[in-house]
Amino acid sequence: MVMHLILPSPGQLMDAHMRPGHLLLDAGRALAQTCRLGESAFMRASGLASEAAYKRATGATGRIMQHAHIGFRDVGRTVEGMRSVRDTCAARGVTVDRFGITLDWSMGYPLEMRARAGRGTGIVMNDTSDFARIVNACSAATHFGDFMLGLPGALDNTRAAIAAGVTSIGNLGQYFTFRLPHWDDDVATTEATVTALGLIAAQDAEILVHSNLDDGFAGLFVDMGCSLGMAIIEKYIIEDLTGAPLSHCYGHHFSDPMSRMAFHAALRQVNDTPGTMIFGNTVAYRAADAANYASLANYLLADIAALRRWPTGHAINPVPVTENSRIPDVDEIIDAQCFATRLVQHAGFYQDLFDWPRVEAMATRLVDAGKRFAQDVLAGMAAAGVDIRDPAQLMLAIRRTGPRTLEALYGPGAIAPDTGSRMPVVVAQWARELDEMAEEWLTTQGALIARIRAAGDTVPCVCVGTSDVHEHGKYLVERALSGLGVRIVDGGVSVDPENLVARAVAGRADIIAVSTYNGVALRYCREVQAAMDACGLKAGLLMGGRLNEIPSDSNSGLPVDVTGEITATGAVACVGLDDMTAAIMDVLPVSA
Ligand code: B12
Repeated sequence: MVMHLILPSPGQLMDAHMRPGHLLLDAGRALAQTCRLGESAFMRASGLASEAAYKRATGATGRIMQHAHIGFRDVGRTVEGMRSVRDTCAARGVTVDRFGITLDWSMGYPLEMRARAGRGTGIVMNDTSDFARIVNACSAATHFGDFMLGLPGALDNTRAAIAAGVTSIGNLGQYFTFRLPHWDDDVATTEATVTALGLIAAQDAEILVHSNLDDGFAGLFVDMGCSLGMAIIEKYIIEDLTGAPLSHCYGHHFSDPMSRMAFHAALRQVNDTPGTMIFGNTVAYRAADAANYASLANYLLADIAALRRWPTGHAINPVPVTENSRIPDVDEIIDAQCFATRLVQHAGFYQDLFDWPRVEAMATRLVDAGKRFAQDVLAGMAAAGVDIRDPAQLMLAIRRTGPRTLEALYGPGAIAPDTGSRMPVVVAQWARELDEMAEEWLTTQGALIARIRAAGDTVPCVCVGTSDVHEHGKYLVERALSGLGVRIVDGGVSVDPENLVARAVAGRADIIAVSTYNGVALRYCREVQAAMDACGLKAGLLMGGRLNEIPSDSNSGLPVDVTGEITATGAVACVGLDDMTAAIMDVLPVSA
């Protein structure tokens, strides 16, 4: 019943200790006097001052640009990988226009805290010269998206990237959703981000502020109208209030070709700054490599056709088919790039077969819904006393409100009389698919459901939390548990182990269920067990998601499976929902 959600009080939305946005922007502009945009290999090769200029020029020729994501833990290995991808592809007639560098989440902390931070699966840069090594690895444009803007280390990272000559910096979407372990100072995060935006806006060349919508609230709204509305809100904050150009990316959660193309058409109507890339529909990657090639073709064909009809400067992003099991290696990146170029050659013949008026009709619905959502959010914030001309204050208030409350209060859909929930104007695919998955699983759980019903007042209680930003596993597990009829305690998202355990204790949970994806599964499992021991909590522990970790003595920087080690600790390593069944049976009273 989402309608029970209310806007946080003005005291919760705002923070008297935060410096006003105009002072933060001034501080960023002042830094720009000494921190000027460096020259990259891309600039030397293209003769252009920025990637935005390159995107406009290349887009005008009709060529579809290609993006590759890369980022091994080691800088040297990443540099070699970039060269190898660019050169091997070029020899095969494939142009990789840009590389997105996957920084490690520890890079999100301010410089002085990084050495002590836990590490995930991405690249760790030790000093500013590391940025320069990456930027000069080859003549493709380099894009630094994740763990730059939107996190407490925003200013340190943005300075280093600008000095190295990077002209596409993100990821604003992360500002709204990401939480680094043991970091709760959202005021410092906002101040660092807005100051970095001032630094970007004050450069002579156009530096794109990148936002991956799916990383932010847009990936969590059930209504795609709200996702488009979030793009409009971000555009207002970045372009109108800070003066920097905002470039959008979307794609992870857009599974069906119709809504993918319609979102593209709609986005183009609300943002004319060149887009960074259209991200792969990676949530569709579930199976073996061969099957994932079908998913790759499915989303790329839609993206290529949409870009041909509405050139926006976005590059396509052929995600390697191994991506759902681990971080892809160089050969796998090359294969995906070659696949994409070949598909571009085939795709031209499909162009006339699409029903464009239907796509345009959905785009119109999205734009109408998005504009209403954006207007209502801004009006709601203003009515709550938020200064919507102050980028810092507005960003913080939106972040603190959260996607569920924003959608419930300001969503463009009508309210269903029977449930009190909003009916989405265009329902998000990820939610529909996970609902169906949970329903299907429940049809196999008759015996367990019968025993839970027989338990009466002593139904088991499960506390569900995530170690990181990935929330869909939690959503699915909760849908499944609620269908079973067990009691659920919200353990939180990106929650520190001791806080998860504290919530489990407060909710008197019999089981803690963790969904983890960031390559820290074993470490997180042990930390939860230590926190349970510390407070004497005797409860089952289920670990699901991506159960891997990079060994400290790894040469490859690739994560390895830690299922066996997790099982050895006494926790249940879960491949799927079936693995919950026995654990829930175990905590049911014998008579049930
Ligand atoms: C969607 C997604 C995102 C979204 C998350 C949106 C959101 N708010 O939830 C966004 C775009 C934000 C994102 C961000 C990142 N992601 Co991501 N993401 C994915 C993706 C595509 C799908 C994961 C997912 O939600 N699946 C849906 C679930 C329901 O399905 P499932 O995973 O198959 O789960 C099954 C079981 O595991 C089980 N399950 C899951 N949890 C649990 C728990 C219990 C208790 C039980 C019983 C069962 C269970 O349920 C399912 C049914 O069987 C995967 C790749 C992939 N295709 O899997 C990468 C992936 C998980 N991401 C990855 C990474 C690295 C990141 C980033 C760090 C990287 C980056 N720079 O982009 C950031 C995260 C930053 C951070 N601080 O955490 C890596 C993890 C690498 C690794 N560990 O080897 C993956 C594998 C992609 C890759 N190969 O690089 N991501």
